Amino acid sequence: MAVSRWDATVLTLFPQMFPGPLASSLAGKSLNQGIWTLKTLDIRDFASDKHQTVDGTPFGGGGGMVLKADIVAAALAHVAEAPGPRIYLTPRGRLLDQQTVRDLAGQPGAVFLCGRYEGVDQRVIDEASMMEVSIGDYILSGGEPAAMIVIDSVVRLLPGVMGKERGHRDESFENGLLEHAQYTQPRVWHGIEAPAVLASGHHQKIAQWRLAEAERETQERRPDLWEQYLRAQQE
Ligand code: 6GU
Repeated sequence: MAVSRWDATVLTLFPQMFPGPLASSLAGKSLNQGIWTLKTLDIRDFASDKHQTVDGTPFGGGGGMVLKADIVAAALAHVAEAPGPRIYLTPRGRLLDQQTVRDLAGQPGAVFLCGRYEGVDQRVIDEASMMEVSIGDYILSGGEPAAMIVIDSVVRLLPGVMGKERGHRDESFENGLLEHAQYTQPRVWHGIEAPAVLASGHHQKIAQWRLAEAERETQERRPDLWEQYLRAQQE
């Protein structure tokens, strides 16, 4: 069977930021193995005037600059053959969650548009029916780190990137709970014992302890996730 590949295409004013952290660890190793590919395009290359203008002042005022629709449209047209959804990284977007990450990992790739300044002219976003994605309720100076985060979260789900073990462990988080705490040697550190059940070798008891801990900690730390979890259990 042909092994499918995941192709990331990034449109950015700062192509030198890539691969950045994606060159290390799991992402870097799998990139070198050809499990996924990364292509970056400099949005500035699609400027047509002699000053290479890519932005303009916002209609209505307010300061900052807005990426021009025709520049972004030209960049998107250039990568028309690149596979997958077109994603605009913006704090106005839908919050990234693990379900979205799984959906993206099931596609042949994705094209990421990184905004800078005050954003991108909305008309090109709407005309291209781009998915708008945010990584959290805070403001970054640009979409590049957000694109890296989305790519990292997708890449670790691609076949062959992680061992089976880790994949299975994730399934416990896939049910919407935070993961239980982890411990390693020594059994007693600074006078504090690791939970005895974990060293018992009793797999069923360990699994029970881990689920109970995951539930307790989710309830305590993330009441929002806990509510969702309870609702999902009722279905
Ligand atoms: Cl995707 N972009 C920017 N600039 N800031 C953000 C973000 C994205 N997600 C959260 N904050």
